[in-house]
Amino acid sequence: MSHPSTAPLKVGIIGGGFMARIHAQAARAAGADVVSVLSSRPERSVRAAADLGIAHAAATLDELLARVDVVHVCSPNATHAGHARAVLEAGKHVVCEKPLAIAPEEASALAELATRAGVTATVPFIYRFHPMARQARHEAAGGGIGRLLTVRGNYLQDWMLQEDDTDWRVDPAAGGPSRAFADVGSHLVDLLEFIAGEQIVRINARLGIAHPTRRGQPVDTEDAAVCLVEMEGGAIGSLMVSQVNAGRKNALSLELGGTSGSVAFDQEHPDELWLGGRAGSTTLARDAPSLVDDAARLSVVPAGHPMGYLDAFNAFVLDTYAAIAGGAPAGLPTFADGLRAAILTSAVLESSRSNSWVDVSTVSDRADVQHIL
Ligand code: SOE
Repeated sequence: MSHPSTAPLKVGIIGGGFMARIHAQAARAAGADVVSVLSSRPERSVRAAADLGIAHAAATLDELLARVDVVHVCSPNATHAGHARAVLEAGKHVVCEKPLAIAPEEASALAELATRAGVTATVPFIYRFHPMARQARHEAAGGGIGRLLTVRGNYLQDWMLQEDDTDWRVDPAAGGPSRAFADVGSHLVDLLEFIAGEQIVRINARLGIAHPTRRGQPVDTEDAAVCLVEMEGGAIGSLMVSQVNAGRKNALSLELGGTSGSVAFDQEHPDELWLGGRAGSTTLARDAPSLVDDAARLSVVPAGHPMGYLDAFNAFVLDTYAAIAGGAPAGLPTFADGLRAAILTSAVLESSRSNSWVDVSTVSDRADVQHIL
């Protein structure tokens, strides 16, 4: 069901925090009208409406759904699946923050529901939308580096370093059974598979907890995860995810090594791409005429005008709305990708519990079967 109307899309936001603000500004940048917001209690909806400049403060989800074409779900993790399901059952388009669902079975059911509903359903794996990430995909998935041999990836932050740092995600009832990996490891594995053009097939993970309690609350979910991975085509690699690395703020980086070259992308320096060669290496600066079409289309300001996080986020929402209008933009992360992240997160937890390698296919097969039962 597309929305080829020339009238601006009517958007509803569920949630009133940091991500709700990011989503609201991206929706407006894409030309939509953000008309309604729902938070956890009516008085919080009123406060979110005032904070975000939204006319209607919804007291119930039905009130919001009656007013909108598309809903952005920006509430705590454990509520994502329930909200996304209600939006899909109302026949509306949906953007659901990651993780799509706490369990792969739920994510699988939501991906199938979205397909059956015939609506656009996306997940903001927004780092795909840096132009040089698209150029990296051209170099790796496009064969420019030859057969993939090794992968290395990190996603390092430090906002949970201190014992008195805490967050709603520390409570598994709100955040789910995985914390750091579900929150940012999901971005890392999504970007790795997107740039590589192939999937992780086996994973061996260990989890770390920095502090047994935070402000007196027991901690049962990970602050850090390290993973060995095997890729579909035989490449091997290592991934590190941490929210307790002092001095690292949002250090998402990937390096892929192939038989004829390497490529490395660093999200904190998104306007360049390192291209490694045996006979010499170079750093490619973002400049649309030198980029592949899919990268050039995202390069919305000339070289020398740094692009960043909000540009990538805005490009993701613009492409989501293009899909709602009936288009087919390349590389749009849908609920199928949200399911993929849930499967990999579950594989990481399973591997850490069993202290062994896990075939990712066993987790995805189980998810498909169990959501049908
Ligand atoms: C916190 O870790 C966070 O805001 C994540 O939730 C986002 O997905 C990431 O893009 C930045 O860090």
